[in-house]
Amino acid sequence: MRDSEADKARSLVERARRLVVLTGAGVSADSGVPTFRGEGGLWKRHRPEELATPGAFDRDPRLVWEWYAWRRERVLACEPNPAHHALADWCRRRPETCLVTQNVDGLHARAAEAVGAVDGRLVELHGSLFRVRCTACAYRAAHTDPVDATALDRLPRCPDCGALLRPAVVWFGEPLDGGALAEAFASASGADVCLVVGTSAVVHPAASIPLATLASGGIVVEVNPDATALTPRSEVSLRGRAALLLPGILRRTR
Ligand code: BJW
Ligand code: ZN
Repeated sequence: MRDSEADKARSLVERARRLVVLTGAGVSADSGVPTFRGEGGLWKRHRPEELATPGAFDRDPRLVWEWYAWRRERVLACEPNPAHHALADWCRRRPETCLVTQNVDGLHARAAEAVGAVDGRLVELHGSLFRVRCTACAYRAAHTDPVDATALDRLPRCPDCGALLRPAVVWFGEPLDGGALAEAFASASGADVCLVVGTSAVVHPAASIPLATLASGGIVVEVNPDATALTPRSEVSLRGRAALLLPGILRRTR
């Protein structure tokens, strides 16, 4: 990557009046959390339609919980990396920034806690590995206890109605939380710069968030080791790892 491109990205972000950031699995790759697609992606071993759909959970809730229990354990063994820390520090200094993540790993929130930042402008579009909701009633809760997915009758149950609990994540074909989606799109439309980090930008509606910034006259700055469908529409597209590039782009200059 040429230095001038990195300098241009840094200057565009620094001078943004309003910044919206969209992150995907790539921002957590350097923490050791596998991405979904591409080399070493989660989907390589598990087809999404087998595990990340409401139909899959109806057919085999034990198998789906086993996958999520494994992912929880993996994420709990990981730490936020310099990209999460750089974003958390930026958001503490510029609290008007809206940080929208597709990730369910909670690493942005953990990085925000580490710098004492309020995470009110953190939008977790696809939910969280560490929350559950009832498959039958409105019960929702934080849930970090280990899940025993060795047998159907050991899976977590709703304390209110006894039905199965499920991970509070958004599966294919499910609607995203209306409030989270509205906040993400309002922020993107009101932003002059959308910084897009570590996402293949293929899953909608999240992939349309940078398009909302473009539609209202703003620009996109992308950070990704590979080109994506968004690359031709980006003012600057930096090829490289988020943990190496973001600390430089978001560094404190005032
Ligand atoms: C690095 C790096 C490093 C590597 N540094 N970078 C419009 C068009 C076509 C289809 C649709 C459409 N609108 C809706 C759809 C259908 C569907 C969809 O988008 N399908 C597409 C795949 C075609 N969308 C939905 O179903 C959504 N729901 C919906 O639209 O509902 C409508 C509705 C309304 C009313 C009633 C009912 C329904 C829901 C989508 C939910 C997505 N869920 C998942 C799973 C979440 C739970 C879990 O984690 O288990 O979310 S799928 C998975 O993909 C996960 C991710 O958040 C999401 C995005 O993936 P991401 O983050 O981009 O990861 P990767 O792996 O794809 O990319 C990683 C990138 O990082 C790569 O580019 C690397 O190069 C890069 N990288 N190392 C920086 N070190
Ligand atoms: Zn219930």
